[in-house]
Formats: sequence, structure tokens, C-alpha cells
Amino acid sequence: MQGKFITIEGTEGVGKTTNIAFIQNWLSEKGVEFSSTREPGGTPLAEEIRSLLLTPRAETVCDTTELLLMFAGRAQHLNKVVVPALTMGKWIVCDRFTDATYAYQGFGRGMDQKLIAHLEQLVQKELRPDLTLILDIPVEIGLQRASQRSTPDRFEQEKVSFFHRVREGYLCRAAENSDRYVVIDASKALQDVQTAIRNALEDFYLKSQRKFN
Ligand code: Z5A
Repeated sequence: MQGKFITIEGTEGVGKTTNIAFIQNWLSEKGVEFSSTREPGGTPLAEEIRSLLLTPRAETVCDTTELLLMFAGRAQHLNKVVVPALTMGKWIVCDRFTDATYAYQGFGRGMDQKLIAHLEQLVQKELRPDLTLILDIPVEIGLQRASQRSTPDRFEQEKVSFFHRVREGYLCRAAENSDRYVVIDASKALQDVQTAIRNALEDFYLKSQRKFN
């Protein structure tokens, strides 16, 4: 039996961390066996790569280096965590995945989408998320929310225009592949955001049950 692969995406400060806790509760109530994980990261080695990627440094990180590090961590994470869990029938809830690469490295940094697609195919083969929730928020509101936290990492030091391009990237992908994506207005009050997330999950769960039966 194959598990389901759910990813949560969005720009800075959209509330992924807050709402992943909500999704975990929902899955527990349904009696679904699941694991939560994140990218970049998710294994000890991939977490080291995460640290390389997020730590601000004097040396400029080349766009190609950043892209390859994202996929290097992903290869490790998929092989060690995601694929084994899905094969055992577990669901996976992942905080960011390859849509983030298209949005941040593709739209944000301007890297070639075809190159990203090529690396995606190399690393993931046919594996794609079953459901992607994009928490969408005007960039300025997200940055305002995020500013109340700790010192900014390397990405958080980017200009506002970078995050505008990233947001556009997410919305373009959702518009092009409406089947797998649900865009949620994350600027609303938390209770409203979570009602929308619950509706999306219930819908997805019902569909996956129907397919199974
Ligand atoms: N990255 C990449 O470039 N390419 C890739 O392929 C991948 C990633 C996979 C690390 O990601 C960086 O990696 C990321 C993209 C890059 N960089 N950026 N930017 P991350 O996911 O670890 O980092 P993050 O985007 O900074 O996420 P975060 O720190 O976990 O933020 P969040 O989870 O979205 O937000 P939050 O902590 O849940 O909420 C922020 C605040 O808002 C908090 O005080 C909440 O209480 C509050 N909040 C949440 N919801 C609401 C509502 N509805 N109303 C009011 N206040 C709210």
C-alpha cells in the first residue's frame, strides 16, 4: 500500500509551522499513520546541507551551487525518509519540497525552469506530491509576521522584490497544475485559515479513500 505525500509551501512568514501542527492533529484524529519532515533537511546529512544553505556568509553562494545543494539534500531525504515511509503506507507531511525550488531558485533567482525539471526527474523519478497546500499571503504581511522572530537567515536577508517573484512562482505553478494544488488565503485569521486547510484535507482524504475502495 502506498502512503500519501502532502507538501506545504508559501513565502516567508505564511504560517507553515503553525499550520503543520494543525495538520498533524487532523491526521491523528483520522487515525492516519504519518511522519512530518522538512526541506531542506529531514535527515542528519540533509540537515547539515540545510545549515550550509541558510547560514549567512561573507562568500556569495552561486545560484548553481544553491540549486545543486537543494537537490543533494533532497536525494538523501527521499532515499532515507520519504520513499521508505510511503512504501510502508505511511503519509508524509513535508514542510516545503520541489515547488520551493521552482519558486525560489527558478522565479526568485531566475534559474532555468528546464534545468530544475531535469534535476527533479533525476532525483525524484516519478515521485511528486499528492497534495500541495500553498499558503498565500501578500509579501509585506508575511515579512512583517516573520520579522517578529529570530535573526534572519540567508534567504530572509533577500530584498522584498525577491519574495514578490517567489510568490508569483507559486501562484503560476498552482494555476498551471490545478489538480494537485490548493491555494489558501493565509492573510485571514488563523481560525479561517485552518477551516480552509481542514476542507482541503477532508476533500483529499475522501478522494483517496474512494480510489482505495
Ligand atoms: N528553500 C529554497 O530556496 N528552495 C527549496 O527548494 C527549499 C527551500 C526546499 C528555509 O525554509 C528556506 O529554504 C526558505 C526557502 C528556502 N527561505 N525563506 N524564506 P523554511 O521553511 O525553514 O523557512 P521559512 O520560510 O522562514 O519558514 P518558517 O520560518 O518556518 O515560517 P512559517 O512556518 O511560514 O511561519 P510561522 O512561524 O508558522 O508563522 C510566522 C508568524 O506568524 C508566527 O508568529 C505565527 O504565530 C504568525 N501567524 C501564523 N499564522 C497567522 C495568522 N493566520 N494570522 C496572524 N498571525 C499568524
